Amino acid sequence: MKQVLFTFCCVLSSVWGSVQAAESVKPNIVFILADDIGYGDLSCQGAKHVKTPNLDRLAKQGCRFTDAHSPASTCTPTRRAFLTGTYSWRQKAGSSIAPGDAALTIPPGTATVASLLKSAGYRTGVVGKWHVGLGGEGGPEWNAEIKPGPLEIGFDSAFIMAATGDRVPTVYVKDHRVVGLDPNDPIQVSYRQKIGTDPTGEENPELLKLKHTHGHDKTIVNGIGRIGWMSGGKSARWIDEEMSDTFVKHAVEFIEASRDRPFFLFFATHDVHVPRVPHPRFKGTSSVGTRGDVIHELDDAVGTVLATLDRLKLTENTLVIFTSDNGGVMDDGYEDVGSFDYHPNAPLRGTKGTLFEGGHRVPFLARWPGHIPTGSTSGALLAHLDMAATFAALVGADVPAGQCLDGVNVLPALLGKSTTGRADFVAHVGGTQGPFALRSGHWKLITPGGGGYGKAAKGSVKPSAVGPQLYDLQADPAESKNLAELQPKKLNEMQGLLVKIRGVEK
Ligand code: NG6
Ligand code: CA
Repeated sequence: MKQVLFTFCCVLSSVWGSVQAAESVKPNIVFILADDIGYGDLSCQGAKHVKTPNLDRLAKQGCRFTDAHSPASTCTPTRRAFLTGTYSWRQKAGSSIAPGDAALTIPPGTATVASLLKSAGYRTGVVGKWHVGLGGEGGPEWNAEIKPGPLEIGFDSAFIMAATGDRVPTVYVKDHRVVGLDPNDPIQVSYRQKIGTDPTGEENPELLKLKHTHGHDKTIVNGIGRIGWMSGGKSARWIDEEMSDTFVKHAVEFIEASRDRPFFLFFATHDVHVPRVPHPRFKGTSSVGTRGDVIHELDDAVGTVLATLDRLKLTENTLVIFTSDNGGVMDDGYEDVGSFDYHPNAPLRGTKGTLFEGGHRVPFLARWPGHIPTGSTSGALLAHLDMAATFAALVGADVPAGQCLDGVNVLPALLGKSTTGRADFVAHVGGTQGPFALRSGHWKLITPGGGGYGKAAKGSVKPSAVGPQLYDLQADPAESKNLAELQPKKLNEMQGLLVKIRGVEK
């Protein structure tokens, strides 16, 4: 009997052990997506004129990926591809930068990083910049229930801004509602108004303040021009100086409330997008102007999230990833950024909005103590759109058939078990018809036509200005020698591969 009891206990304890083991492969996941941070913007990526001790700590305690890519060189298509695991250029509506009143561009029912993790028992939350649309056809109902939105595509909670800091409405949305809205002062938003008129076409003195700058009609809110037309919602308007702290506070609250379950936090900072308005405690802290100051603010925000994980003893069991939604840009049409000798994407060519590496090769730091080798670097090719397949593999979630079409499970690379990631990768600026950049091995093709936006291409030739471009990134990481004419066979091969990946007729 004693023996039987002993065996029973052993079996029980080994079953319990394996239950615990199964549990422990479900780390918490914090995915931090910074806005417009360039490849060379962090100290650990070589930046000399800013200091990013918290991000450097993340790199030191984990792995720095040197060939990681945002799926697009602008925000909306990157975020959709990250969330859905499918290239935005393959998806119809909303493959370009969305206006602030865009309807949700990810139809409910689409598998997302959040819905996959939720199906595996995770508590899922998003805090920060959303910018993939809200509401049904016709866009969000700002004064009523705003849905569908994050909660309808896999998130349990949301504290977000709809679009960008430079797009109206300048309010936060919590779950389905605008935060702090006075029903007697309803919000009106339009991206089709004429300067100085309200929706009825009447002249409205408040709106005479509207300015048309940099190709956009702008409403002055809190003294700053924002793209689009907005009135009302005065009690709900955010304070730019407090935005970073506000998002951090909600990120910390989410972590605290989720500490007893595996959780997934998508923390999408507004820093360092325009308008760049640091909290006074960061003003003047860098030697390269406001953009440097908000990099410091961003680093501090990451530091608070890391400190929260430490305080709650969650660090060991949390996978933290930090990356950016597109490459860096100095002048994005707002403040005078001065004439500092500062290159946000150094040593890469190009900026946000272009298809050179500076447009879409971004910092990517990953830490998971005991699982990702500390202080390592990896040259594996990977992209944000791989996260759905990768996280699903990590936690044992099933990806429904016909979903997450382009993501590759890069878990072996993420965990330092393999030096290779994806075989190829297609970046775009936005839209569905190109131009495109194709990576395959160390070769890169940039197709001609229409690329880049605004002044983003400053200092570099717009992809539209020349015919096809072919670069050997191994020999020429700065994309300085276009080999298209010298290597017609390679050019042809790359063009053929792009056609094949896009699934279009030649
Ligand atoms: C551009 C805006 C830029 C930025 C960008 C979107 C001007 C001159 N430019 O139209 O400021 O908001 O859109 O950036 O207004 S993104 O990172 O969200 O894609
Ligand atoms: Ca961006």
